[in-house]
Amino acid sequence: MTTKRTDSGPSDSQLLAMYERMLLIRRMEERLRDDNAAGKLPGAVHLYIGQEACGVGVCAHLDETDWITGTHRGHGHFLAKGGDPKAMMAEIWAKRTGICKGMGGSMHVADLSKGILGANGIVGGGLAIATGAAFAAKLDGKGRVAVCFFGDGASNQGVFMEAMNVASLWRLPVVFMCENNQFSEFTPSKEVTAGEIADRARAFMPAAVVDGNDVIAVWRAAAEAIDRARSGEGPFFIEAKTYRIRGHMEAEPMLLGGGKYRDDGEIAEWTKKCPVARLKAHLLDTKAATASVVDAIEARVAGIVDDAAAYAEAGEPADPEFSFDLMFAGRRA
Ligand SMILES: Cc1ncc(C[n+]2csc(CCOP(=O)(O)OP(=O)(O)O)c2C)c(N)n1
Repeated sequence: MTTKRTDSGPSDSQLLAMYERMLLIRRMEERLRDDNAAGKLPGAVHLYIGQEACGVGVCAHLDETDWITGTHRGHGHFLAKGGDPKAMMAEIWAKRTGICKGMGGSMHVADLSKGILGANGIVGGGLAIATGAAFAAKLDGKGRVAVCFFGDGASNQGVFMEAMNVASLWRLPVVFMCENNQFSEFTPSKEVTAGEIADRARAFMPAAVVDGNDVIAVWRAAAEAIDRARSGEGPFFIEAKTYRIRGHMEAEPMLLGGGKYRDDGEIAEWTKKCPVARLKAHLLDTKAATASVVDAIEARVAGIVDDAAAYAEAGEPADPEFSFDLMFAGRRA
């Protein structure tokens, strides 16, 4: 789904491809939400619902040979970069058929063959990994770029400054993509984050602040950022203002025991700004797509999700003993 930079914005076919990818992320996560509620999933899941435009608007500019790092909320990044829905679903179900043989789970979906360096349970962990990947990309001189997705909470980690300093000093081809969804776990960002996050980055590199629920705005900012990085001009920073619609994790109501840290009205307001519905309305309003084209995408995505869920459910459970083989080379040789 790689796109090339154009001043005129994404073409109709690029918009349709992005719509399909965003819808896939949404429907996959709705299935995970339901499977989690039914007690079918073995571990925690942090859903990306409401943030789909961020991952898709950026990854639309990347090839398989480019690198990304995701977060603990990483299903959307994995799928946006072209990760296999079946293998991702099986991983979250902790099956041998999973992309990491069921050893990683939701917070560690990765596929090096697609340039997906992984989701990450360490908040801010991807910052140094993506910067290192960008250093490698600079050394091999093939025009690859690395994109680091991270949250507003991660911008308060020390590694945030370290990564931006090195990236700027060495003019590394890395794009820092901050998805400011306004919360770190159960704490509103404004209670723990001083000033504007993009202003921190401006000490090191150019930065843009965009509406993270508008995939076209994200796509445009990412076009400039990635073009710049690819052509050797160094790093770029994007802060996408968005909102996490679901809880921090699906077990949130149980953890909070009825406690609340945000208003239902606020969630309802942001639900109205749904990035997927917004792109669908744009496609229909501008006649970039007819209702039947949009319906066909919906049906195709539903089929992919059903297949992924069936594949995950049918797989053999992962063998915990196998983790020792992965840790100690030759243990079973
Ligand atoms: C180094 C580290 N510190 C703390 C945690 C616990 N933790 C998990 S998610 C999270 C909040 C992260 O917020 P943000 O980076 O904004 O991402 P979001 O959950 O909003 O997507 C925290 C503190 C962790 N996983 N890793």
